[in-house]
Amino acid sequence: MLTKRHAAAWIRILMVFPAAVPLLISCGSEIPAGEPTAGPSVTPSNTPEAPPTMHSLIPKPAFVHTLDGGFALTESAAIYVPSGNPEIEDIGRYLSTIWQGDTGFALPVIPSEAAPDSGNLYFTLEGGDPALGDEGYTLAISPDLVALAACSPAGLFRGVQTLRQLLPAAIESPERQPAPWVIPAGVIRDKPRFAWRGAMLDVARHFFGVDDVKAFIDWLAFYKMNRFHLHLTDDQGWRLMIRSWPLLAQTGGSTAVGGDPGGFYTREEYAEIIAYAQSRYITVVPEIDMPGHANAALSSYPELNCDGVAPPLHTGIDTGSQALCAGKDITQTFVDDVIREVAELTPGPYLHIGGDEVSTLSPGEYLSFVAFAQRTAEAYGKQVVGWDEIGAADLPTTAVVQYWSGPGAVAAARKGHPVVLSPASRTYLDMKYNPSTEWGLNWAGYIEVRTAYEWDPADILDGVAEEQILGVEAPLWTETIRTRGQMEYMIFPRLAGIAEIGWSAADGRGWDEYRFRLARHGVRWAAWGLHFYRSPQVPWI
Ligand code: TNX
Repeated sequence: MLTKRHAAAWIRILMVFPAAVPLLISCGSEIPAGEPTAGPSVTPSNTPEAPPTMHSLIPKPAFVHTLDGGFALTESAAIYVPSGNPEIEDIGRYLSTIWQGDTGFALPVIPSEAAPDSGNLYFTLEGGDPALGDEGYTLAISPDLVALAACSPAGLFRGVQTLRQLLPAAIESPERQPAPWVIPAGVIRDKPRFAWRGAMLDVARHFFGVDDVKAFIDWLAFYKMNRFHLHLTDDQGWRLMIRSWPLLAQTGGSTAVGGDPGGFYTREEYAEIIAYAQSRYITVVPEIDMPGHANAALSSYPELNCDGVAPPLHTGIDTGSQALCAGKDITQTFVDDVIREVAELTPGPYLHIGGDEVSTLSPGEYLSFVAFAQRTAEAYGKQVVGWDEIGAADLPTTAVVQYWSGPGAVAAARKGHPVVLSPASRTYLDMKYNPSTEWGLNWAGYIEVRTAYEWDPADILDGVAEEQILGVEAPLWTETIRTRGQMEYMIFPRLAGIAEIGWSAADGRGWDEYRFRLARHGVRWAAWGLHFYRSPQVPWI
């Protein structure tokens, strides 16, 4: 256990004997319960020039102990990584590339057996007991050294995001900034509360190209999120090339809501998205929405319709189209082919089968369709995820149920399924902030920044205990979202709050102090050139 006294002693040792870092870091030790992490409010120094502190991080870390002074990043600094570990070298290069452009420093990544001399950064990996989990990390910053330790590369990557946030926001700016860059001294020990911290992008209603998707992934990474749910198909568009059914993408992907331009990802582009997410320790969860929300497929292949007649492409935003024809053999062939190809292209364990809002099948047809899709996914090595409605089906308990509204997730939790929480009235990034928001919908209400932040996963579903909650996810549906700027506006600031709900303990976080931390992040988003919502609830600086 790391107490405050411990932390101070540790830092003193680090200052004179940096090589001791690996000995001092034990992956097995518990984060002390109830340690105050709030510290002094960030209010008094909330100016653009004021440097960030360990108390302005989002998501809030589990344990923070601040010390006076800081580590000055200079021209001669290097990032030391264990030798013979290319994965950690990549993490070092990731940070070095981000910081190089802004500082003009070379920041070489140096594989080495030993801890570095003073003035450097040091990433180290200690195997062993994973009480901090795969994503936990310890960060110790003294005037001499920045030491980042974790039990796995994913933990180092999360810790790197903390480091990024500890340098002034100007570091993110495209223009080169003058030195010195000072990282405040102290110790952070951190790990996530929930295993699934995600966001969803609907590329079916409006198509977003690979560059937009990569930007989205980078935003998730910055806030330590680890699941990217890609809603690839819906009534208005099919966005992934399936080799055995090429018209899905060619015809079904040819348009979008309002008749806007369509598009689809080739297999290579999809692989590029997956690799990009992987390099940020984010698992892609592809969704093929079935058996409803399938008009794009039905218009591409007449044989998938019960009457053999293809409906026109759908460019409205209403739902309620026909579902796939449950009784036909060709439907099973279609489901098998599509799931097989998506599974082949997707290294992660999950495949999302949708399952929402089906009104044209009988309950029996619906339940047996879902069970068939699940068995098919399992046969191709994937664990299914589905919206609330699949909770009524008879599925193995490995199936993950994603709550949005309705009774299915509670029923599923009772049967032992893990639940991902996306309560529409809190997490839907397509809901307007207020009646004058230019884009978005409001069927689940208006979601101001405070509403999106001020809730706890354990309080959402009666009778669903924390142990059954796999995590949280914020979906961005895009019926009304057509451009990158609109996407940014709906995501920021709300994404940061959802990330904190997923990562940080409930104790010690609250709107009254969060809004000051959030205000600082506005400076960073401005430096990134983001078009974000300047909510009147946040004391922007
Ligand atoms: C409900 S949430 C839907 C989506 C819409 C969204 C709009 C869910 C599983 N289905 O098809 O895009 O509302 O907010």
